[in-house]
Amino acid sequence: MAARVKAPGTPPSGAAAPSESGAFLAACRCRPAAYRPIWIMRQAGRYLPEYRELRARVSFETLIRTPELAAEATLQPLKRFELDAAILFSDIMTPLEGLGVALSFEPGPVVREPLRTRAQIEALPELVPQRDVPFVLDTVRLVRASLPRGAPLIGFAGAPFTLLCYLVCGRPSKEFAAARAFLYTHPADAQRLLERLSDAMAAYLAAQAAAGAQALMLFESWAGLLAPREFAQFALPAVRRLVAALRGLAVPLIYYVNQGAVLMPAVAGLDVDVVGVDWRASLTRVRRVLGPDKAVQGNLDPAALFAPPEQLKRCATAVLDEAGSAPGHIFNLGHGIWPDTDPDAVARLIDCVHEYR
Ligand code: 1CP
Repeated sequence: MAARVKAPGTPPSGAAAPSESGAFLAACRCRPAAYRPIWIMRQAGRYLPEYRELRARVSFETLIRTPELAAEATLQPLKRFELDAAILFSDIMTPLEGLGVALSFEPGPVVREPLRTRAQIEALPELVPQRDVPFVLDTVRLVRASLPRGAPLIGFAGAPFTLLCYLVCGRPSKEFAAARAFLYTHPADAQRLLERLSDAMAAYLAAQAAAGAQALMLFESWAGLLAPREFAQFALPAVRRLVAALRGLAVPLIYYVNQGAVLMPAVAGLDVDVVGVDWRASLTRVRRVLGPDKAVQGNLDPAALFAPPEQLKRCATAVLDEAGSAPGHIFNLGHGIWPDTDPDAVARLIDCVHEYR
């Protein structure tokens, strides 16, 4: 397996020098970048042999709660590949432990006592990140101190509705039936829970930025389960509240909306810098709906990494072409990379994106 150690932010041979803040942050702001930046959702994780080695020694929970190890996992993909950004190694459920929610990972998150009543929702304490999840903030500081030159660090949180899905259902699910039924049977309680999550995640993300995160991303992984009406009624106001609380920070905000092609007209009104989309959406159409002031992130099908090299290149080029030549495209997969992906395919994809003109 080829070792590919080169400082991210270093332009591929023949390319112009990257802008001051690097290709990723420039693209977040819809400013011209020297080349198309790329990072990969779930870029740290089980497809990497070095991650599996780390996990053979410690549990996922220990990994996340030990800043030296979480920093190592964050940096692993950056050491192997010419990625243009790092993403904090943690989980969307981690800060909920700070709210007193008992969790295990099997490997997806399992909530010991799912939230179903107003009393449980009101009993959630306020999240004080420095007190409740100091290990996350220590990880951010450690990573920032040792990132290869030019690569910024993305901090993240789950978007309120996506967190509600796990909190109400208690475990991963295809349909999140109990969570969606909760919206219809207890709309006021659902709204209250979304508000509480919005405020907790605003505090959590602000603390990550204060510790050194240079961009903040919200994962709305289960947005596609909602009809546009329920998305506008429940998920969107909670994100709007969160974004309003963070807008004073000097870091770009990214909102990833999985299976959200039909939700784009509603998302266009959100004051975020970047919208991430899955592979079912046409980037040309998404950009038309979002307008020239929002950047887009995505959206190669994670399955395309299993194609032969020439076909993978064609698929990646199609995504790049679809995004168009206007500034403000960050290449990514449309959802997380699969654990059985060959790391060499990732290296080929990154080269292909960087060489694209
Ligand atoms: O066995 C293991 O090592 C644990 C597997 C694992 C990993 C590596 C989980 C459990 N979480 C993570 C890390 C993680 N999760 C990261 C950092 C890694 C990186 O991106 O480099 C991030 C950003 C997340 C975010 C996350 N967790 C999301 C949003 C992104 C997405 O994929 O939609 C979601 C939905 C989760 C929940 C979760 N945690 C873990 C799993 C396996 C899942 C998915 C469960 C499901 O399918 O519902």
